[in-house]
Amino acid sequence: MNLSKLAYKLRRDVVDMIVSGKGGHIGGDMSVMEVLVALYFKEMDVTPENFGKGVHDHFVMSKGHSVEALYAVLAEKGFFPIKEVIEKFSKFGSPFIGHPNNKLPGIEMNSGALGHGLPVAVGMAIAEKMNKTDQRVYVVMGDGEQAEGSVWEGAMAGANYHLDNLCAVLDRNRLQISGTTEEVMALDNLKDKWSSFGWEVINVADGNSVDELIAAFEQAKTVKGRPSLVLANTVKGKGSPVMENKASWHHHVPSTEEYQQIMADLKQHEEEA
Ligand SMILES: Cc1ncc(C[n+]2csc(CCOP(=O)(O)OP(=O)(O)O)c2C)c(N)n1
Ligand SMILES: [Mg+2]
Repeated sequence: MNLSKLAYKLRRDVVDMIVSGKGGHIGGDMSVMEVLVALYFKEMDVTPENFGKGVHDHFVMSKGHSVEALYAVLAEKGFFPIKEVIEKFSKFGSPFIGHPNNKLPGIEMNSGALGHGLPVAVGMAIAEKMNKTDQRVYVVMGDGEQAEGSVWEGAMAGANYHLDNLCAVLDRNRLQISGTTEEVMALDNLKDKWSSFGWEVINVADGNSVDELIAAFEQAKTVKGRPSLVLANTVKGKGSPVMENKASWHHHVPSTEEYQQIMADLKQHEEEA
């Protein structure tokens, strides 16, 4: 399977979800898509068959507002039908609500309140160490999310407990809800910050490249004695100039004209990938 093509196909599912549900965090869905595709279709051992049986790798979507991207990937993995997600997303009484919830198959942790995913992932990784398994724990955070103090408590704990079965991904799209991260809460230099907390930092120059991400995740598996942070330099709104690098597209429903342009751009990317 061509995973780069798949990422663009799944982006179109996300846009359909958001139009159907009349709301959604489109910018961060687009930036994180290759990260999720690389994890679910190459790196992680988790399937509808083994989920919940205590034998699979773990995934925590700490930037829970990007749930639409997660739904698209889980649907492609066979956890639930994409048609049902698009039809019911964000509607009254729907199981497919606007943030991850663990009543759905494939989702282990409720998230949405930023800053909680890494601490929980640290706990999961400690548990797997105690059980002497080789299961790994992955957690995806946003860059705006780095303003949460609990992220840094989790960072300290991960290094303290030598969690080399833990790999965090930082979706470095340089925007958060109301502007650039450097305006709202300056973050640089993130590499130095995470290194000084005792983590192996693996920089991915193009965090929307499936190949570069897979290489980073493979490298993370070889690190011993400390957790890894994959610093994925991505583009918020990736896939169409209509939405790329625009803070106003953090949460946005495309108009009919925007929808047509975005879908055409995504289709073209898919064909060229
Ligand atoms: C504790 C908490 N505070 C505030 C929010 C509101 N909020 C939702 S998304 C967001 C911005 C997140 O930015 P970032 O982590 O950079 O996400 P991305 O750019 O990947 O969408 C904020 C502040 C929240 N969900 N949780
Ligand atoms: Mg961001």
